[in-house]
Amino acid sequence: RNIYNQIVQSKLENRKLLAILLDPDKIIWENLDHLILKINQSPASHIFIGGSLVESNIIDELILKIKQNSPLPIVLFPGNPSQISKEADGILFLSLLSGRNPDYLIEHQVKAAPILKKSQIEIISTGYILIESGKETAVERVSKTRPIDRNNFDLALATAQAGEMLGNKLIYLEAGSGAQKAVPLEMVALISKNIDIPLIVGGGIVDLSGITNAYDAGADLVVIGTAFENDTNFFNGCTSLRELANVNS
Ligand code: 1GP
Repeated sequence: RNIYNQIVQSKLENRKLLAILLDPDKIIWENLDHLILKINQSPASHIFIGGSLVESNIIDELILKIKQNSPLPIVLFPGNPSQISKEADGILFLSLLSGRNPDYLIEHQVKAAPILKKSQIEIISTGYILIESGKETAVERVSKTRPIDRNNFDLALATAQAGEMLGNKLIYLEAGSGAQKAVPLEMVALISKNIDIPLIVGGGIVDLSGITNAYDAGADLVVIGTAFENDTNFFNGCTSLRELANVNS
């Protein structure tokens, strides 16, 4: 049970973290060995697994296969309780704080609790905040919630602070997978300066400078899904987070 402690330690030491998000529905199994190789060659510190729509039992198999071939911690990023796998190392236990749909604020969590209680998975309580990003995203559609207006910095900050006060261990600022626009950097900066817990930023980041910009703004961990899914050479020539940090300098 040390995934969270390592994230906190990294924040204290100003070491940035990077998660590659794999959506089990989009995995091409014949290419999985190659995919894992490319992840191992990348600067990623974590593998996140999940998606808004996954409703299948392939997650266990996927995680076992990755574990055989990669040393990285595997963290579930579930769209609903059916995506829990006891094979994972940790789970972002999400509450969709930007929305007002009780299913995603507490109902799914109530369903998941007995399953998680029987597992060894490290549970990391995460305030999940969806920011408007141009066009409707899958999170918005599936959760039937409205994102926070990308210009409403006060509401985004108050939501993040409420999440911290409620005891969340992480805040995840999300533009949505494949978002047209990433979370505004000024919003990342404002929130990171005004909360003490680590800040995750993801959604719509499509190039290496987008990652470093998010770090510079104050993100502690950046999530990359679609860009790596579309091009497994996305991180080519950049094997460590230190190199990534130098992209802009
Ligand atoms: C989605 O934040 C993640 O939940 C990653 O988004 O697929 O746009 O990289 P992308």
